[in-house]
Amino acid sequence: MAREAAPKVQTIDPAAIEMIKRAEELGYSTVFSRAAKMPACPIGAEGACCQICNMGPCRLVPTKSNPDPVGVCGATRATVAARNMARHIAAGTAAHSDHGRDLIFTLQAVAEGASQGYELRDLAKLNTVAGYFGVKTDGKKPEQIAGEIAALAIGDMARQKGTLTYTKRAPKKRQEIWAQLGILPRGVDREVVDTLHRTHMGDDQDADHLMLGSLRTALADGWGGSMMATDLSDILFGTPSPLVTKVNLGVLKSDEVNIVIHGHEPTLSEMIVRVVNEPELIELAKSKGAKGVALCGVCCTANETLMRQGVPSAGNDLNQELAIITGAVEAMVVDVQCIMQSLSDLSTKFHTKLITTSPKVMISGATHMEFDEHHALDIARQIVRVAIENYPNRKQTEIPTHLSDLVPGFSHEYIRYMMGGVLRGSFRPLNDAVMTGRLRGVAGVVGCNNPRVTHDQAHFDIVKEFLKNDVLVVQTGCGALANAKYGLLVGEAAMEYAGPGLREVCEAIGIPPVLHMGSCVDNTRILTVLTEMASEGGLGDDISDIPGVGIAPEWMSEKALAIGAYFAASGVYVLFGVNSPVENSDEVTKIMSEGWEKIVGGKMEFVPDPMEIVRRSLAHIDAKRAALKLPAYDPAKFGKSGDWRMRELLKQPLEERVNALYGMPVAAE
Ligand code: NFS
Repeated sequence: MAREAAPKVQTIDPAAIEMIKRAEELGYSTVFSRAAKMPACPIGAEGACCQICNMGPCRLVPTKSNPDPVGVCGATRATVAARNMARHIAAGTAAHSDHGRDLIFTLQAVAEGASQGYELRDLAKLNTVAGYFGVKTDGKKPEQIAGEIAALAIGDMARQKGTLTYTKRAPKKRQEIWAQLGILPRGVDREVVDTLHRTHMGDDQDADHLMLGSLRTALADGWGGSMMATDLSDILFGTPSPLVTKVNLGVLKSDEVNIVIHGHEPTLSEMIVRVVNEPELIELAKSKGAKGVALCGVCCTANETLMRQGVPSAGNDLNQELAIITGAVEAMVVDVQCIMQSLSDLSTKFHTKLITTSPKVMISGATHMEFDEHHALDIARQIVRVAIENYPNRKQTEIPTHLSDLVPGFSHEYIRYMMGGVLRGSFRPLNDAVMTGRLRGVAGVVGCNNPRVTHDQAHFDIVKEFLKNDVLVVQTGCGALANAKYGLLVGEAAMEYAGPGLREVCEAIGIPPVLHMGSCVDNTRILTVLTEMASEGGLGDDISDIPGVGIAPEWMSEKALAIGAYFAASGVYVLFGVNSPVENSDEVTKIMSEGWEKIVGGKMEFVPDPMEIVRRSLAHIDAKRAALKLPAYDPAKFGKSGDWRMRELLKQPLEERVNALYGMPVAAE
């Protein structure tokens, strides 16, 4: 099915609308205008193009006279679609896991006393992770424990035989399924190499077998590289807990030096957070006419620093160019992943310095200031200085005023804590809420934006529907930033959008109806939550029993496909929006849905219509409830707890509200 080059409505983000208009007036292209000019290649979009050898590239497009074409080598549409998908998943796994590897090296440098600026900030998490790796902690210094963890984590990256350590964190039943299917991942690197080898010309040519191998590679991401990235980031920078911060382009300051951090790894951005308010740098900024230095982020670097330090976010993936178009960004500092090459040319049209920092990522036209954990603080200071020196070059600016509050920071540790405190924290109340039907189920709505569909619209519409239907939503990545912009990630959203049962749960615990769980590597926190729910009792004994779904409504990156595949392999029904990259093969479409459901209990479907995604999700949640013999979902059963009164009260002035609640006037100031 050919798809539109771009939607009629580009975005629902009011700040983005203003900046797209500004770009048009100035005659500059954006991802939105380029998408409209560049229709997606209909052959590649469906997984019908094979480029793996020079006898092609072959286009396996069915015609009337040749309804089932094969490539020059005889490769079928199923083999080609499966090989392409397998390579996407391997690339996504490589990206996430290499991010994890960099954190292992940072942890190792800290253990050896060779890093600058880093410390072991969360010793409780250090001990927990030591437990996962079987590292004894008694009588050892934290640095020694960290060193042993780092060595074992490197071992897991490079493991040739045996099984990745973290797969043991999955429910027992799940591990048995993986063992029976022969898809327990070995080392992270080995699985990526395995996929690249078997998709080379003349290797694996059985779509079923290729897709089974993909599940193993994806598991190496979810229960390996990504999960380690999350854990080690928590040890080094702290395990997130809720805080209040802001999102959207309105976070940029008209009278301060603006530095936007962009990419994925928290290693450098955390150091910039540390130095940005040092007195000498503030003095320097003042000497250049600025009031101070303001830091914000886009994409997942934003999510990392937002979750832990409350650094505001200028928005999600499709906001990256728009931040520069404000004319108010002195430096955009990028590391790895999701960085558009257009930033380089765009930044020359303004005064913005685009600074690349990763040894893996250089962009023509950008300034390269290479990051090294051994001199992290020095490099961070140099970068901030470059931004400050650039402030006098700022010309006319136009900063949208739109910004919203959000409450991020819902690590799985915090979710456990919030339901019972330090001594009685558990997942019991969450399971009980699902079992009674107060919550119909749970949904993870994650992933990117894509200019082929209206920016943020599907994220917003799908989540609103879930909330209305008493489905508790967790979000990560650009999806979380999308709905943060529209006010769904604050407590008040429960009053506005939640169904009666979900509202009661939010009121009782004091949480927003949408929980921000972090960056995309932090999707592994969702795996941990699901495992905890499966082990708590009452909702079966495996992830596949839980009434829940995973959605990536506006996906675009290969990492998203890796995430989708590891959730499916873990037993989750996963729905992707936009379009299907395996549409050219009914066989592969079926393998990933019915086929995977039979063998791993989870599946992956591509459904362009957001409301159809909701319909299928709710049907799945209800079917899982029925399988568990839980009461059928009944929205009329809950919501009479009395807290609803608060809504009416909130409309009254503070004094009357306190009077109504406590029968006493507010004390005069
Ligand atoms: Ni995830 Fe994060 Fe955003 Fe998509 Fe890119 S920033 S790792 S890939 S675009 S959600």
